[in-house]
Amino acid sequence: MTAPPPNLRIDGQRLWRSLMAMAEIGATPKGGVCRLAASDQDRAARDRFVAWSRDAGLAVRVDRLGNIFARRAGRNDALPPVVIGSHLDTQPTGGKFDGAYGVLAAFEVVRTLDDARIATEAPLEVVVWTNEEGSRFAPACVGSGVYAGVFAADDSLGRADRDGKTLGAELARIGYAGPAPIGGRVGAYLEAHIEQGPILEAEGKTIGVVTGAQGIRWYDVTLEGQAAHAGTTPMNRRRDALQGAAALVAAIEVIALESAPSAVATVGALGVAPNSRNTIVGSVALTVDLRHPDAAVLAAMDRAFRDRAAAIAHARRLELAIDEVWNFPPPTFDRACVAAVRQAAARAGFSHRDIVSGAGHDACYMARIAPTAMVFVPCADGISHNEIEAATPADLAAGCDVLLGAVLALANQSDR
Ligand code: HGY
Ligand code: MN
Ligand code: MN
Repeated sequence: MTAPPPNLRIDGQRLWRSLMAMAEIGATPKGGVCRLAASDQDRAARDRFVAWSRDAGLAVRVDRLGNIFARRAGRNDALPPVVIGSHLDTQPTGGKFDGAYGVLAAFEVVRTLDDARIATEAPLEVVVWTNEEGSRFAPACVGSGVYAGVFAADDSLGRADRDGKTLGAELARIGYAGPAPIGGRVGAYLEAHIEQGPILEAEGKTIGVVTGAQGIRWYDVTLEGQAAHAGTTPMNRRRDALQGAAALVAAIEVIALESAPSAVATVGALGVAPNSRNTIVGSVALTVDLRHPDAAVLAAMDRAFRDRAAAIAHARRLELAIDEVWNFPPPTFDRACVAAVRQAAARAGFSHRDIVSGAGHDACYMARIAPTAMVFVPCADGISHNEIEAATPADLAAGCDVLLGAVLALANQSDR
C-alpha cells in the first residue's frame, strides 16, 4: 500500500449520500431526526452503520455500554488505534448532522483510504458512542464517559428515563449490550462535528480548530408547594410552586447575563402537577443547564443559582430540592492533536480559526485518556438541536478532508 498522495481527497458526494441515508432513520416531518438513545430508531441507525462497516471489511465489536467500534487494521496492529467518530443518538427534535456527521465523516475517511489502497501505521477505529445527548438518559456523554473512566458502567446502565426504563435494559432490548470489555489504549481521538453555533458562519470560516470546550453543570430541581382551589384560595395564603418556578427561571437568565458574554443558562424541561386549570400548582420539576468556559466562573454561577433558588423557596414557603446530575469541567485538547488539525486545514487550503466548543462532546471525555482534538464545520445560522439544522455538502466535505489529513498525520507518527 502506498503513502498518501498530497492531493488525496474524500468523496464528498458519497459522504452526503451516507448522511442523507442515515437521516432517513427517525426522520421527522420538519426535516430533522428523532433517534433517542437506545430507542428503536437508534437501533436502526446502529444496524445501518454496522452493516456498512462490515460491507467495508471492518471488524466490528460492541461493548457493554453499546459503544460500537469498527476497526481497520494498521501495518503495526500492536499500536493503540487512532479512534475517530461521534454519536448517532439525537435530541427529540434533532437535526441530520449533530453526531451523525462525525460518525460518517470518520467512515468516509476509512473508505477513502481503502479506495486509495493506503495503509496507516496504527490501526483506525470508527466509533459510535452511546447516549451522547443525555436527553433520554441523563447525564450526557455516557458511553464515552464510561470508556474514559469518568462514570461507573453499572451506575450508567442503571440510569432510567422518565418511564423508568433503564439504559441497560434498553440496550439489551435493541441488541446492543455488547460483550466487549469497556476501555482500552487509544493512540489519539479525533471527532468531526458541526459547530452548532454562529461563529464560523459569521466569520466566513470553513474549519473550526477546536482547542477545548466550556464547562457544563446540569441539575434536576423540584419545588413543592400546596395544590389548592384556584377560586377559593386568597393570594396571600398560597404556596404556588409554579410562581416560585417562574421566579427561578427568571433568576437563572439573570445569572447568565451577569457573566456575559460567555455564560449561558437554560431551563429546557419543566413539568407541573397536578396540571389542572383550576388548581394551584402543587409541585414543579424543572431542569437547569449552566455553562461557561472558565471553571471558577461556572462555580460562581452554581453558587448564585443555589442561593437564589433557596431565597425564592423561603420567601414563598416552598420545599426546594436540587440534584446536580452532571458536573463537566471545561477540557483543553492536546496541543499536538490540535496542531495536526490546524496543519491539515492549512494544507488543504481551507480558511480556519481556533474555537472553543459551546457544546459538550464525547471528545471532551476522551481528552482525559488520549490526545484529542475536534474539527468543526459551520451550520446554517448556527442552529442545532432543531429540525431545521443544516450544513452545506462543501463544508461537510472540507471538514472530512481535514479529518483525513489529521488522521494520516497521527496514525503514521514515527515517534508513537
Ligand atoms: O448538550 C450538549 O452540549 C451536547 O449537544 N450533548
Ligand atoms: Mn453532538
Ligand atoms: Mn447534540
